[in-house]
Amino acid sequence: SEEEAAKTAVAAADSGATTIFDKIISKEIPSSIVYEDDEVLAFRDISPQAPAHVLVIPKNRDGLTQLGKAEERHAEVLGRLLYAAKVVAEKEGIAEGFRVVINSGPSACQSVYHLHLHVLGGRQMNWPPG
Ligand code: DGP
Repeated sequence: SEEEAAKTAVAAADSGATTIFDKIISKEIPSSIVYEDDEVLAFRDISPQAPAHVLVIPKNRDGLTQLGKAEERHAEVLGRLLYAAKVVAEKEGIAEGFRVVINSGPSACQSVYHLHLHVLGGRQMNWPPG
C-alpha cells in the first residue's frame, strides 16, 4: 500500500539511504535549475502543481530527512532555505504572491525523504490546502 511504501521510505532515509535528490544534486539526473549556491539547490518540480513550482533543498541532507526530525543545529540551513525560496520567487516572477509548503511525514504526503520546500505560484492559491 501507499502507507507501507511511505513507512519504508522513512525507515530507509533514517538509516542513511540516499534519495533521488542526491542524483539531482550530483547532476547525474538532469533538472531545471532555478538557483544554486554552495548550500542550496532549487530546481523545477517534475510534477508541477502550479505554473511555477520549484523545490528548494539543502545540498547536504545531514539528517534532515523531514522537518519533523530537524534539530537545533539545522536552524541555520533552514533559514537559508527559506531565504532561497524568496530568491526563487523573484527569479520565477511570482514574488508578489506565492506559497511555500513543506510536507513532513507520510500523513502530509511527503514522498522524498530529503527535506525540501515547495515554492508554488503563478495562479490563485486556495486555502485551506488539501
Ligand atoms: P513531497 O511529496 O513533498 O515529498 O514532494 C516530492 C516532490 O519531488 C514531488 O512534487 C515530485 C518531485 N520529484 C520527485 N522526483 C523528481 C525528479 O526526479 N525530478 C524532479 N525535478 N522532481 C522530482
